[in-house]
Amino acid sequence: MITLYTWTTPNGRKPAIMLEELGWAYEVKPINIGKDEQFALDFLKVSPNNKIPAIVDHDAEGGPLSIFESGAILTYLAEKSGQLLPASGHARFKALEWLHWQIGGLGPMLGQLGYFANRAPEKLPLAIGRFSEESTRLFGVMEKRLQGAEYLGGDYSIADIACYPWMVAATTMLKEPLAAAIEKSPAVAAWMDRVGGRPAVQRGMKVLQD
Ligand SMILES: N[C@@H](CCC(=O)N[C@@H](CS)C(=O)NCC(=O)O)C(=O)O
Repeated sequence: MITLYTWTTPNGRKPAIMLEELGWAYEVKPINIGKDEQFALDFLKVSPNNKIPAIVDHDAEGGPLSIFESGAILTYLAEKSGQLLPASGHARFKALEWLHWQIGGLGPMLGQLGYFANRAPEKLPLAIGRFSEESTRLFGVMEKRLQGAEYLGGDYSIADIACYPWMVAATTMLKEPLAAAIEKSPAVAAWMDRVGGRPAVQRGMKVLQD
């Protein structure tokens, strides 16, 4: 059994989608980050960086294992299941490079844009401009990749699972500052339809919303 500590945010959706893809039994423990539940001492024992998502695999080899950071969680689940990440060779590193591209680039840039464009108490044009520009550049990188490949790593993988919830946020909550990027990205739109059409992805996106 796996316990998933999560909330209704793009990072929180990734392991839910993965667990739905695998069809594994898991329980969801909501951590409401709007109410600062990420700072509760019990949660910090699992996720010392006070961020969701995190998991505990109660049946891990060697005893219960807690993991924080969505990229580490996806990689762990892929390796344990032998699914959605090639075990070796070029294909493994194609998937891993796009996974890390999401963790180190797309997520942080869209996250900062979301803060400055939608939630900050003051509108700061310099910050909105900087993060819109960088997010637009990342859209372009993804568009180019998807013009030559159906999925980011080649085949559907944890790289797509990591990027999809962020691209949903980009094309809904951030559609105003990113309007030009979205319009210039038909291959990204087609990829979103392909990934978003998967029943497991649809179920994972609804965790804690039903
Ligand atoms: N690099 C982390 C980012 C996780 C993250 O930023 N989580 C946010 C929600 S999407 C969070 O828990 N924020 C609460 C806080 O910063 O206090 C990952 O990929 O897991």
